[in-house]
Amino acid sequence: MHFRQGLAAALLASTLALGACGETAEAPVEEVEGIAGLEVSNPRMVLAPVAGNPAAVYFDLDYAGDRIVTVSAAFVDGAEMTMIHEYTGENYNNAMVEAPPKTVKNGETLSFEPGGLHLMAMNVSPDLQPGGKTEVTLTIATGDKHSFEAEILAAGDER
Ligand SMILES: [Cu+2]
Repeated sequence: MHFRQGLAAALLASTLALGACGETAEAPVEEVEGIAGLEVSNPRMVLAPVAGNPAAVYFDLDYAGDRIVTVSAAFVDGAEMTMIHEYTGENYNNAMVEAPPKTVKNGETLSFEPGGLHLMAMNVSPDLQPGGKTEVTLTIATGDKHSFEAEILAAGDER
């Protein structure tokens, strides 16, 4: 991916600037090649109306290959913690709960979308502002990671 070099440099700069933050020290800048066959489209992070509240991340995940890819964890750069959420209850709109690992097979699309499955980024850094970008990393069951950039949107923007 063409943005990776610039991003790596930006991440390195922000890691150096943050210095004391133990969480980011654990994630050094490494060249993650991503998972063959996985393709992310329309990635975006929607900030909460109130600063400090969780932000949601949406995207479509396509897979073409002969494995079964199980998404088991996620990380959003600039958030203290990221959970995979879905809605529960009769109309799937009652409450957000942590989602069990989700699988995607050859030819399938796993959609993270408003009102459904989504990433929830907790304690988002004030450095993440609408118009900016951040890096999202998915971890699959094998431990392999897949990273991509998401555009940052304001709460009122079209999702
Ligand atoms: Cu949520």
